[in-house]
Amino acid sequence: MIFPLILALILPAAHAATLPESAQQFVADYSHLYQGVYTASQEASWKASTDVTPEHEGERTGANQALANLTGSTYVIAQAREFLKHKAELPPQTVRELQRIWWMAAENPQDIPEIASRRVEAESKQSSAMDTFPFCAQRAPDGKTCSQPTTANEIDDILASTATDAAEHLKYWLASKEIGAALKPGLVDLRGLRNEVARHFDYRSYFDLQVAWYEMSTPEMMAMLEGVLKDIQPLYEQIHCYAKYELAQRYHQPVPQGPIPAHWLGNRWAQEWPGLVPGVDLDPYFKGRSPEWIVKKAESFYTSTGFDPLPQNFWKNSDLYPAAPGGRKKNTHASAWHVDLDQNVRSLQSVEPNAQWWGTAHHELGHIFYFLSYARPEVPILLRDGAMRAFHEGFGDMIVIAANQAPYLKQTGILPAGEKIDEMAWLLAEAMDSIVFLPFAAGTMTHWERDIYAADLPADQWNARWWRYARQYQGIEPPAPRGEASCDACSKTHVNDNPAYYNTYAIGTVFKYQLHDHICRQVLHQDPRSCNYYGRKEVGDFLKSLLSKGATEDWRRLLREKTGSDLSSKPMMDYFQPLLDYLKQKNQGRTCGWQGLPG
Ligand code: X8Z
Ligand code: ZN
Repeated sequence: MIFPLILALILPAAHAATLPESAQQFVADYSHLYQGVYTASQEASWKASTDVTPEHEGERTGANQALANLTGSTYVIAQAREFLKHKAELPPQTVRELQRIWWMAAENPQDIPEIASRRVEAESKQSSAMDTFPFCAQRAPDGKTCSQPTTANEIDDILASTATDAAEHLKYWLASKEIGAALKPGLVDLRGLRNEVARHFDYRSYFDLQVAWYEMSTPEMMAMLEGVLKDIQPLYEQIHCYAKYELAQRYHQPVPQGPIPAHWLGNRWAQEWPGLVPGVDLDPYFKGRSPEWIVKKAESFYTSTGFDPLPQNFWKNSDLYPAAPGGRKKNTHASAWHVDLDQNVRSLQSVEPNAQWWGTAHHELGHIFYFLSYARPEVPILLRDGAMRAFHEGFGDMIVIAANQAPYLKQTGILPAGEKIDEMAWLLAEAMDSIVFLPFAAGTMTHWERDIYAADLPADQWNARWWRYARQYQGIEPPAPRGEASCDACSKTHVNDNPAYYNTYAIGTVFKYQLHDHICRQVLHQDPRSCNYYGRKEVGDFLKSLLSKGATEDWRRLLREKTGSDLSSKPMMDYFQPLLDYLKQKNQGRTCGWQGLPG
């Protein structure tokens, strides 16, 4: 309770001031305190994620509690509420800052301190449980002892391989799901606590509170995502049909009439379907390269367009490679950290030399270069953020599109210069990533999270609902019925430690094709399907003009200003149009059977 006191001491001087002056003073004082306490919480969280121990978990809980005491203090709530009643009299930027103060207060309201504290503690505990879960590929006959421990990277490698042994895929798919059952009780508890804090602030649910960051309502968000799903539906159905024939052949099985068995696909959640396009496999080109090389190459993509090299502190503090077996435990999901909201940046990854980590390394550095672009004196601390969350996710992902196109891969020596490219096969492989991702992100994940938060879906229906959506949106089904003791959604990192956020990746996917289209056509005058940003300073200049604004402007306005259009899936659909024509041809005479049902 020390922070409200500090603020109260600072503020009386402002009483004589005008309303805008008082509001700005409040925001400035808050920001100053926030930056320090936020930094301490990031440092503690970093330690707890890179060396998972009970002590570090305790320190994270303590540091996050201190942050909660500030952001949700009754003083902050009262001041922000009061100032926000007078929006029209305040400068727009101050309103944006106050709005953020309000949303952050809603996460940790200290006028219900017991709930808020229980939540902080439960969040930290859930993260540690996730980060220390011992994946196991095989159990001894007692059903308990693990006779073949495995890792997240190993599971991903085996699922993504094109080996023809479906039983081996099934074994690793099942191994990947055990964590979900273990995490379910913690998530049930957290669902309640997250909803309680949000509802205390009159949001309908925790999901609605997260959607508020887009300045949208939940029905508006869902309608937007349904629109995207509808746009891709004809293409997705063709991709689905193509995939099930390929996979049936690979595993020597009959072609499924309806949904595809989930363990046939090359990803734990079938969020991407790698390895399905013969002749397009970048993995062999990364064999023999070091993980360090992957990250350095990713940095050089950005610097070639004029971004400054990453600061020394990034290289010194980041934790980029898998932890040695038997030693410390670390979080295995990639992330990027803006530790002090200024120049202190770092990334947590487990990079291995393969195509998946090639993409992820570019994605994470996208976050870092975005952080550094808006960490400048003109951008206030509270607006050092993406113009909206999906810009942050979409920016690095757009660089992944560019870093996976043949002209760059040849220029940089990853693909032999003389390599002949089957353009349609490459387009199909890209769709197996980006298009296939949308029914998962906008469909299964977002609808399931909406249901558990906004509709209070009873916990004994969670798994059934997950698979209902997986069937409906992705056209996949579990290898055998899954009961409610399992929680396959709970096996997904974000469901635990980044809740109600996943819609961001779906919007980011639409955004990345829109921005890529603009860069290729308007800045470089190249075909978006074969376009090379490398070394082009005009691309860096354009990107910096967007990124450096942080969240100081309305995202819709900024998008229109930079690309000439509102958020639209048209550039994405145009990009893949030749593929749709090709697949219709290819699938002619096949029984496609399953048809997606958006909404
Ligand atoms: O979580 C991530 C990034 C970190 S922001 C690695 N992604 C989503 C996922 O892995 O599920 C990137 C694409 C989707
Ligand atoms: Zn990301």
